[in-house]
Amino acid sequence: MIDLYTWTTPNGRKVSILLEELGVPYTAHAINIGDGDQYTEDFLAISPNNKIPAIVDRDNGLTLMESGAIMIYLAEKHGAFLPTETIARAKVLEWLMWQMGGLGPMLGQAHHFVHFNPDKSDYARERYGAEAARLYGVLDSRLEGRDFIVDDYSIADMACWPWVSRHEWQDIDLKDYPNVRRWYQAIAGRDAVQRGYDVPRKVNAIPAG
Ligand SMILES: N[C@@H](CCC(=O)N[C@@H](CS)C(=O)NCC(=O)O)C(=O)O
Repeated sequence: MIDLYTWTTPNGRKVSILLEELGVPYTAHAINIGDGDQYTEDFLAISPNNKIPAIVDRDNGLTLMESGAIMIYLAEKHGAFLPTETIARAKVLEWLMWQMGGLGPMLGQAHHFVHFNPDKSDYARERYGAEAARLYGVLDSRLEGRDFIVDDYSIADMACWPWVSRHEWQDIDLKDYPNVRRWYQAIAGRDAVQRGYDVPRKVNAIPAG
């Protein structure tokens, strides 16, 4: 049994989508980052960087922060969505790291400087708007002729997808990225993704793309 500490954000949804895809039992605990729940002593004991998501695995007492580490752990524990064959595994980890080091952090900045305060800094809006467009271009090229980022549906897809679901905040029109759009809509149609998107609570319908 897994305890998942999460909120309605792309990094949180990555893990709830994976748990739903794995079909393993878990309990979701809402950490409202708008209200400051991430700074409570109890949460810091699990997630010392005061960010969601984090898990506790009640089977062995493990506490884990960082969505990429959590996804690798859960995929390995349950033997799914992360290949064991060396080359396929390396490619999934390559794109998972691309999400963790590039897509997530840069789109996160775009949410601030493109969506939340577009008029405060032209420099920041232009910088992160351009970087968001560049990253969508990279993903679109990767998905040319492919259903998923690496061979079969994997944690690389589940890590990238919730960030793409916020494309409206990034001022991105998915029609400009037809391979991303096809991939995005196919994954949005999965039952487990629809359930995982609404954890720890439903905020909105999944954007159509
Ligand atoms: N690298 C971390 C980033 C986690 C992260 O940035 N979480 C955000 C929500 S998406 C958060 O908890 N923010 C609260 C805060 O910064 O105080 C991961 O992938 O788990």
